[in-house]
Amino acid sequence: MADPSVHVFNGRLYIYPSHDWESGVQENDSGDHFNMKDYHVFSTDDVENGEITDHGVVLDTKDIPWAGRQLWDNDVAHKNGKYYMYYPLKDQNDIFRIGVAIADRPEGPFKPQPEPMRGSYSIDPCILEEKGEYYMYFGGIWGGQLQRYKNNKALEAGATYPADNEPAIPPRVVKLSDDMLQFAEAPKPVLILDKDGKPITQGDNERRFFEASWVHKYNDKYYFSYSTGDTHLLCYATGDNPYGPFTYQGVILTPVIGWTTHHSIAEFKGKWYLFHHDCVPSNGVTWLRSLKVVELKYNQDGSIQTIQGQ
Ligand code: FUB
Repeated sequence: MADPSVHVFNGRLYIYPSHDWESGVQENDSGDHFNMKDYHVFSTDDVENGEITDHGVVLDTKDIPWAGRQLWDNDVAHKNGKYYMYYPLKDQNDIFRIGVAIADRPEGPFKPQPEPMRGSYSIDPCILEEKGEYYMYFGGIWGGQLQRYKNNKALEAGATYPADNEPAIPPRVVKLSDDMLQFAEAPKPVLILDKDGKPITQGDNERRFFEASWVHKYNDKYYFSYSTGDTHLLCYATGDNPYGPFTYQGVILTPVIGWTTHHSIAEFKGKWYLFHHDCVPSNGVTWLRSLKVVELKYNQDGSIQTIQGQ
């Protein structure tokens, strides 16, 4: 299991991961080897010593009418007694879109909508609930296809990367509609700035956004955390508004064994935790990842103490 999104629903902690398996697809820079086809849900009432319940398969590509291949990182939100799972999946033209599936309970099963969300693209949706509104953050470069879009339109020229000294390709944020099934507005770029207020540049591989958005709130600040991809760091930036801008602060997790690094941050029973994955149990096989959890600690000034991945 990989890419854990974690939420506390009804006093219990639920983990929504991707489900890796040995599908035999050759490894490449587009991530074709992450060829997942279903999701399980896990839950526990004691992160450190408790049993983990596996709720079984809760969504399968065979039940999604528009499915092509590659069910990547999902996230789940709760509204008015229903649970909404947001998942990226390639359609039958090999384009990543974001779908929604609905359940009556946090552990599923989730029933997919017949079409992907209108205007959706790229990967790794994560949801922030804030003052009765729901915001989706999404995007990922390379295999996540974000470099193929500008102003929410597919680029006719295909993939376009900025020059190394230009602002990096930004993740996106969008408010969800009241029924949770569509975007309520056009997605906006999420600006990640350095401490001088200048955008992080495309050539700044140790700080620029790659994939794996997560947003949590601590002491009235919004923490936008993400993976730097080819430099294998989880880092974070903070802001005063769900739309950003966010100012880069530092590294949460140094590289783990494996290529990808992906996470979520949640508070449960008075402690904060970082959930992530590595490839230790598979001896470094990059497409067979396993979940990990570690306590996350803040300094007095709200900065996060860096955790060593190895
Ligand atoms: O699990 C497939 C992809 O790998 C995720 O969507 C990315 O964030 C990376 O972890």
